[in-house]
Amino acid sequence: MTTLMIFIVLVLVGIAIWQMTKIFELTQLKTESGEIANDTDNKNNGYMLFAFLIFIYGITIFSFWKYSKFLLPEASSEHGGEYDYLMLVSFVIIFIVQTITQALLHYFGYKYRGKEGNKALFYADNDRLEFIWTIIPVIVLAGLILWGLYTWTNIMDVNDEDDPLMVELYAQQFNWTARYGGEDNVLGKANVRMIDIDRANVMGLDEGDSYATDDVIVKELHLPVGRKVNFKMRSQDVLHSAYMPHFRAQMNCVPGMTTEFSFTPIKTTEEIRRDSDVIEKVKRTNAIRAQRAAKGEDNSDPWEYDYILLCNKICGKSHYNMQMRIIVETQEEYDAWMASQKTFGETMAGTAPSSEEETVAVAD
Ligand SMILES: [Cu+2]
Repeated sequence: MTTLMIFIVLVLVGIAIWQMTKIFELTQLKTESGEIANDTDNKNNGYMLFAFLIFIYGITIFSFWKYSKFLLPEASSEHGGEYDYLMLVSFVIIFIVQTITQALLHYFGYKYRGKEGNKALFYADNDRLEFIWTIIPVIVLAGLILWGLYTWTNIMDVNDEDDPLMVELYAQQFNWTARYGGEDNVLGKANVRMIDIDRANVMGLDEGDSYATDDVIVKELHLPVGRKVNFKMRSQDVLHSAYMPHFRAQMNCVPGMTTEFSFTPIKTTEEIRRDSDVIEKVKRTNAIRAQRAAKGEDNSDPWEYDYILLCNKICGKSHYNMQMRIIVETQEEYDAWMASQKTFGETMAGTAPSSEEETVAVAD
């Protein structure tokens, strides 16, 4: 790194000296200076504009061809389709406008290149032209913004209609914990001040709150397909962001407050694994992993596709590894899994009260 910095500094110093000598040359007031562009120079520069145009079109086509496979598969949440469609329309408009304007920009740059003896025409303004190139973007942008606001309001409308499943996502450096409302589907009170590591009360649940007793705390998020989920996000330490890319969902987790997001998963993990794009992706990844295995390197076990919850705020040095698996399954599978989990009350009953309380009890 230091070598690179020294190299960059040397190059910049070199450029500065070169520019200074050029300024010095210009001050010598030579009548025949090689620095003034002639017709051939202007023409060559004009051709270079076309070469650059071909380059940017070429790199666009190349990127589509080479990198499209890295895009996410079709959305696995109810609102995801609408969100993706809005983004697609925005991209198509930007793509068309950019393709046309770049061509015009470079063509006019060539057409009106400098010519010996030519004098530029002074053209003050043209109201009609100004109107056209103002009103078109205004209409298009206003349309996109209104549609975006409408979509945003729909997605962000977190309410308790349709009996949503209540899930809390708890962020801390550097892992996620999820909590379900349990039998009553109500999340018990919690506060970071009530965290008791010795007794495994890692999320600071209020032991005196009856709603908290049946809460279920897990390290793997299971969701029944087709049921709306209301997420409540909390953070223990710094800003995190709960990001579930397959469901087109993201919400900041802010210390000291609860944030919300809601979505309905529409495809089970089994279903997404049968998606043709996903099958291709798994094949490619496992081919790389097989090569690694042959060389005896790490990370070489065959990989299975999974939904995932990631942290999307750079929250510290292990931020990149802050993730939790999400499994979307049928209601029956979900019920069976949930039945095998311990409630908060059961976990706490298994732990001895802290020594302080014990001493007090003995003294009494
Ligand atoms: Cu984080």
